[in-house]
Amino acid sequence: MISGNFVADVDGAFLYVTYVSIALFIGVMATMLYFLFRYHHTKNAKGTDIHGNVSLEVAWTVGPTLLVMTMFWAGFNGYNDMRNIPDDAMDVEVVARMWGWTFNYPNGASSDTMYVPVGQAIDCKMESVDVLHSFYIPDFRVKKDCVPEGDNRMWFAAPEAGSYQVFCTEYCGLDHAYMYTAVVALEQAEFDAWYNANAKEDASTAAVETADTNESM
Ligand SMILES: [Cu+2]
Repeated sequence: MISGNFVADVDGAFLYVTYVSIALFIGVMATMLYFLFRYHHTKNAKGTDIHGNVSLEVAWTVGPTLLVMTMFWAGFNGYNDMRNIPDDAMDVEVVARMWGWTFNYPNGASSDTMYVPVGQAIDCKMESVDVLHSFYIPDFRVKKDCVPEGDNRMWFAAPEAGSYQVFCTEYCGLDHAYMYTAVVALEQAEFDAWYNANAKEDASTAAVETADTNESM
C-alpha cells in the first residue's frame, strides 16, 4: 500500500463498525424473540420482581466500553496517518471560492484541475476567499474544510495514474452542486512537463521588475 492511500484504514474502520452493528442487531432481535416465547404470560402468570445483579451490570458496562474502545482505536489509527504529513510532501495551495477551485503550485503554476505526480505526497494548504467550502476526494477518502483565513492542511498520495473526482461538501450557496473538479494523477515525466510548461515568475519578482521598468522610464 502506498503511504497516503487511506482507503484501507477508512473502509476497515467503517466495515468493522458495520459488522459489529449487524452482529448486535441479530443478537438483540434473537434474544427478544426468545424472551417473547420463554416468558409468555401463559407460562409465567406471575411476574418475578428482580432487584439488581452486580455481575450482569458490570458485564454490560465493561463489555460495551471495551467494544467502543476498539472502534475508537480503528478510527484513531487511520486519523493519525492522515495527520502526519510527510516532510517530502509537495505543497499545493487549494483555494476555494463561490463556486470553483484554484490550485497554486510552488513554481507559480496555477490550474482549476489538480495535477499531481503518481505516488507523490501532496500537502494541501486549504483556504477560502469567501465562505466555508470543503475539499473532498472520495476515491482517496480525504476531506477537509476550506476556511477563510484558516490554515487547514490535508495530505494524500494518488496510488495510480487516473482522474479522481473532487467535490465541495460544505453547502456554499447557489452553485454549490456545480463546484466539482478533478485530481489528475500523472506519471512523473508527464507531470514534470505540465509543471514546467506552466511555471510562472512569482508575484513578488514580477512586482520588482515592474518597478525597475518604471524607474528607467
Ligand atoms: Cu463550495
